[in-house]
Amino acid sequence: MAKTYVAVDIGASSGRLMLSHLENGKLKLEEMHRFKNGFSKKQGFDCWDIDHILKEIFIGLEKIKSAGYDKVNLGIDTWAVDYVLVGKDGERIKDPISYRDERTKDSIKKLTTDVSKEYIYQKTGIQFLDFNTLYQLFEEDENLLAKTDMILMIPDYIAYVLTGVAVTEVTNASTTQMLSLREGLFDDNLLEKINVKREQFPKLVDPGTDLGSLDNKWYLKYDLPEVNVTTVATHDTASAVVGTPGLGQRWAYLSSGTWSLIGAELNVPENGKLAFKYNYTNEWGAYGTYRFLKNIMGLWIIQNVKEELGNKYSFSQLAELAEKESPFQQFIDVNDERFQNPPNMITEIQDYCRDTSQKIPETPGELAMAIYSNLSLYYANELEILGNILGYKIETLNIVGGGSNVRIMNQLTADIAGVDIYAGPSEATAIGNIIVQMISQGEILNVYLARRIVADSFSVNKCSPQGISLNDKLNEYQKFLKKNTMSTI
Ligand code: LFR
Repeated sequence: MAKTYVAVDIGASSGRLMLSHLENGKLKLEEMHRFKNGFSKKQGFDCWDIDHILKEIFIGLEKIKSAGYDKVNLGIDTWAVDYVLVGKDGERIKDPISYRDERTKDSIKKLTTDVSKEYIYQKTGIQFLDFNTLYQLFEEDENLLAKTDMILMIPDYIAYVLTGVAVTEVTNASTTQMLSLREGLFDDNLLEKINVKREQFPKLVDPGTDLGSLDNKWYLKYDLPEVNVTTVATHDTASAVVGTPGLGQRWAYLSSGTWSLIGAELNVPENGKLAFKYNYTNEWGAYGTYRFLKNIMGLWIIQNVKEELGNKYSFSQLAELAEKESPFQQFIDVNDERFQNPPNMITEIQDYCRDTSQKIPETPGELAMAIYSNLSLYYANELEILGNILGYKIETLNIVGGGSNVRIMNQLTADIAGVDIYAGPSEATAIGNIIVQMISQGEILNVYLARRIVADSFSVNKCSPQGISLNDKLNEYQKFLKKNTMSTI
């Protein structure tokens, strides 16, 4: 009987438990439980409800047990940069604050009066995002930090609660902007600037490290299967890259979820002048790779619009409505900071168009098309920059994640960027999570074979440029960005 694996894959807007096994050389994946995630105001801060997340994981595991699975291996991935402070007795001493909270709005500026941006980038190779753990900890209450025994990244914290074993998994730890690229360890100089000690982070481990079984106490509370926990690439984007089929020549990936992460997989980090100028990051990937990429605001914008429309339309209905509209009715810098956490996304988009004297999108279809066409333009622009930094033209784009289902966005991106696109699988993050578990258990030999299995097991749709090149549109958009880019994420 094939072994059974569970991916606990939690994004900013939802979490899921996916069950998987190998059958005749193909990967089977089944969703066993899905739940809503999000942050809400608590004592003035946007906080994650970590107890809700934990409870939903146990509910999912109970469902797995009642479906007849008595023994599973499990891996956890979540978004990056956020953390939990744990006291001496192992208790959480503060609710984790979301990276979208505004407490770090000016923190890059503040911290870099003391240590230069060049130093930070040289050391870490990580992009400047005001929500990186470095700036969040910089804003942390000093008294609380002094009482902190362990700083645990979100997936490490969940694993700690489940097993009692505390580690710091490296793919996620790299997003802190505190790991030294060269030494592979936390940089003491940076830690000193934020009053954190290296010992406050449990030992660094790679994806594929065995953490052992669930703590017995959970069996007293829930009806659970036998569970062994393995660290995967615990940063969701790192898992998504593992789960990318990697089809075509000179390929880049776009992990398209709440965020759009566009980039290439490298074996050697690239933190030279151009990479610094364009704020590209070298987040660590599984198996010694680097995720050389850029964060783009992504589906977050449409997710908010959908909610604000009272969830009257599904994502696929919004995409259908968008297809009835003409693209490029207005240019929008989707990475403008104003879209990071506005009180109302629809008003923000409309105000942006008003401020830049452009046509204001009004209907759901117009709004959706404004978002999709500008995301496509932004992707194409970044592909050009990525190619310039790496010194070759990107020929293929592998799009994975929920956004890979948006046909209109795939086609526009192919036409503007002049690249072939392979779209799918949409569950690449859960798949990448499972793959690392399977490799660690010796069920799949390596990531190259795993990617072949992914391409054979899931539907991947090819989409090529359709005759009319939209390169002129890209030139116009680039001019627009030059003139209108204010403060970007
Ligand atoms: C995607 C993601 C991105 C990270 C952002 C914040 O879910 O993990 O990679 O930059 O969320 O953590």
